[in-house]
Amino acid sequence: MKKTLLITGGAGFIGSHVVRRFVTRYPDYHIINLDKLTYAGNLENLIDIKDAANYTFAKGDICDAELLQKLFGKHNITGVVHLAAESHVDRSIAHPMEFIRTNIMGTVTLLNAAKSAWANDYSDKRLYHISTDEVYGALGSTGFFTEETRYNPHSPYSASKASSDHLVRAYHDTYGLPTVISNCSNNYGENHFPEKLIPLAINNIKNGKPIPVYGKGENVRDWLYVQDHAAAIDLIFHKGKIGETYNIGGHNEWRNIDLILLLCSLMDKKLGRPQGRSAEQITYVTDRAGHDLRYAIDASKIARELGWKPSVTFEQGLEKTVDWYLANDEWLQHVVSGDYEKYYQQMYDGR
Ligand code: NAD
Ligand code: TDX
Repeated sequence: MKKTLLITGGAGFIGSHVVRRFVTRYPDYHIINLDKLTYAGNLENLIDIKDAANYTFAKGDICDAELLQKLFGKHNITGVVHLAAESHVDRSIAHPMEFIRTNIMGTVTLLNAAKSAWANDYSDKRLYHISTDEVYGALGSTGFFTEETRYNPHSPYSASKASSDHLVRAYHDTYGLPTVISNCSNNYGENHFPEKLIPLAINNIKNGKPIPVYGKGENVRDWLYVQDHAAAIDLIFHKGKIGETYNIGGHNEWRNIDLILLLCSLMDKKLGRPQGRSAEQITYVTDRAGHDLRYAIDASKIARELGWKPSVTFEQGLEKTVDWYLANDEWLQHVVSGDYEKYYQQMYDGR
């Protein structure tokens, strides 16, 4: 094997697509997936590649400095793709401390491990930190986030991600650590945990349960198909310039209510229901605290410099996603068993 890469958070939603892409496209890379397997980590996401010759799973916490030192000591890791994080805004509002621990302390622990393992010999090394557009705060009805937009996070989640971005840049500027960062808009697609809007709505539509829409449903998100994000990550990992930041997004803005109506209509078609039936399940609920009005990414830098663009339209990606959820009911049943019901009650009962 030519190279050993450490991917953190590879059992999660986006991480599993990134791991699969790297394991299958780069047979001469040894991919180590380090994941703590929190409620969001699921090895079923990677069942098809679990026995691949160039893949190793390591269960562990990015806050565990000793474990990281051992991993770097045992393997000649030359690249890191860092996705491990607590990722759900609502959970960060209810329980911020785990976000501070994993997203901030975990990231700096990883930076320290790479810095000390690479011992100032940074030739052919790279640590790539995956971040979010939420660090930029919220937009009004016009404008886009560029790589120069001032950070202005509002939720404990986005503040913790902003902090981790600052630490990554600080390690680059202070110690010369070869880092690169990308900030992506909302992802959707296969294996998305049903606490996030699209998979939660698919699950509830299917089961005849209320579809909870926060506030008036007027908040806008810019949605990108997860495999297009994984392709952008591949490109930035290989071709992105050290020290740079790249925004990733699909120029695909939807008001939440319009997205839900589109999804309801698609689900009616797929489930053989009369058009309009699923939309009857829409229920407006108490708004999220500090709810950002609008996110929209200017992705012209990655398009111009690296030639990336999304491969599917939203309608195509959403249909693929719905088809996957309907064909993978067993996956869904496994993830909604256990603690999910308790989470759902705490978050939505009486809302
Ligand atoms: P996810 O919640 O689905 O997965 C996170 C993974 O990290 C899980 O497998 C979990 O077990 C693991 N993990 C959590 N804490 C850990 C720890 N302390 N040590 C090791 N592993 C740990 O998240 P996701 O949606 O796949 O997001 C992945 C990354 O992409 C995150 O950094 C997130 O901020 C970023 N991001 C997500 C989106 C999105 O729309 N989902 C958009 C932009 C950026
Ligand atoms: O039940 C719901 N009802 C609802 O109206 C849920 C879960 C969400 N919403 C709204 C809130 C948002 O305006 O839908 C929108 C999308 O919500 P989420 O799916 O929770 O995503 P968001 O808060 O936008 O954050 C996501 O995108 C950026 C990811 O969860 C982050 O990890 C990523 O960084």
